[in-house]
Amino acid sequence: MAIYVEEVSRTFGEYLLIPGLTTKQCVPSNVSLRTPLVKYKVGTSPAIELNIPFVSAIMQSVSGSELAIELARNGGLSFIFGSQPIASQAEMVRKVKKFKAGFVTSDSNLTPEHTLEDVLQLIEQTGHSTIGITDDGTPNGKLLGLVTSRDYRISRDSRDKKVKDFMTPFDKLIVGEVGLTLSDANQIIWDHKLNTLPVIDKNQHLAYFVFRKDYDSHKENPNEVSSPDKKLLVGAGINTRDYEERVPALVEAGADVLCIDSSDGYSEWQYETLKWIKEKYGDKVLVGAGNVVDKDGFFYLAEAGADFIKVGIGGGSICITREQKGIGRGQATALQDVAKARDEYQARTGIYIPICSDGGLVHDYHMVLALAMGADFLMMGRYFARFDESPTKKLCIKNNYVKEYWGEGSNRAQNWQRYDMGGTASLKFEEGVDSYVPYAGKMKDNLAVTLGKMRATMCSCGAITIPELQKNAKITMVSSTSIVEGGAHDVILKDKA
Ligand code: RVP
Repeated sequence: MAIYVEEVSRTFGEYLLIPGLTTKQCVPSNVSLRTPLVKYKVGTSPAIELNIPFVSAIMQSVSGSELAIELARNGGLSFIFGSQPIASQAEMVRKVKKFKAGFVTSDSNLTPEHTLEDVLQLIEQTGHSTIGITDDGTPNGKLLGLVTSRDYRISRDSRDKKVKDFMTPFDKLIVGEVGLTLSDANQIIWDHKLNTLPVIDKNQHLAYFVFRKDYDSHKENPNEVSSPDKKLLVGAGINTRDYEERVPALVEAGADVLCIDSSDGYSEWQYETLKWIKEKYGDKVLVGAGNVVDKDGFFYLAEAGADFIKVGIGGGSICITREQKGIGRGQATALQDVAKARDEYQARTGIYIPICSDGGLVHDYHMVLALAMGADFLMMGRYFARFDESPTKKLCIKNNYVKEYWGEGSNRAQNWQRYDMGGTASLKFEEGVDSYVPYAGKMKDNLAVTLGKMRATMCSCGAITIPELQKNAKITMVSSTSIVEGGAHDVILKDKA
């Protein structure tokens, strides 16, 4: 006879937090959101910790290098999507690892043979008025000069004037050499009253620009997460099919942590993948696994060597797995069950394996609830897809700005490896949709609001760290009528009047 789990499957919207004693030290500025990313022996420190408990979803429409850079600068981590060729995924990882605050790879470049017309067109395209002039017109070609708005007069100069006749040539430029620090670069900028300092390598090839306006950028990101060599942290998604080629390429590119990306991780495929990675690399390569929704799944992947375990099936905003396959579990119930397994495992082995709540977080308070229910960090897709830094198009639809957001199981992503049940290489039916999400602006501004709310909620719960919240939170279930009571009710809202 089938096993019946008596407990009803529940989700975050069915719970609230009851305030705990807010002591005088429970103020938002005292709250630390630091959290472990990978497993560790109790009493020691994990190899990677995050400063905010957020990771971005392993999705084409979410985690490209631009979002990864911004999230790491703000204290979290991205997993670059794996549903792309190995070489392009490794290149995205490399781009994050190469990022140096204040050192910008030039996105506007021409050759001396181009014309003023080309300069004007490029400025229109990129919005940037500083143009690197290189021998081949690429960002890292041999630097031959620089063009800024001080070098030409649109009203007087002919549009077909060659760049070589009005650029500031190399021998008149002040340049820095690769290896200089941001503060050295800023000193040169200051001493010579420059707006832009080109940084070149020993063969005179352009490496970066440092702009005067970036002077203080490194001070703006106190939460930044980096490896000991001061490079930003970045993760990458892998699958259970091509891992023997993909993992070495990602490791070589500098990925700090990997994650097997699957809608259903309780499988022998994941076991084999984990074993292969651990046998080949030991603890030098850190790898998460999932997704699971109960204790059995957790113990299985813990046994196989997972460094963290992801929880959640079917709760994602773009996910229709529950409708299509009838598998899944309410995210809150799944998380509570897996958190118990994590604690039992720790009591038995002395090893703490962080768990990640993946998908279905809608309101900011859901994030605190998920942490209170035992999650160590949270994976989000919809939340990040709305920002400038996500890789998708911003469109205006019916006077509202939106960004595109599609599931990995949609026809558009064709990430069949994520839904693979063996057999031929193809997506047999869709488990995700293609959608829009409201455009929300810069990640940094949104994080400030979300994290501010989370800190305030934690203070109400009497907790200034995530472990304190997990230990002391009081959580209650809510009836459907008390959910109504929680919103504005029995008044006429002014904007609806
Ligand atoms: P959300 O944050 O609610 O948008 O959910 C994102 C999560 O949804 C991802 O991290 C992943 O686990 C899941 N996902 C991604 N694609 C699909 C799908 O096409 N069904 N689901």
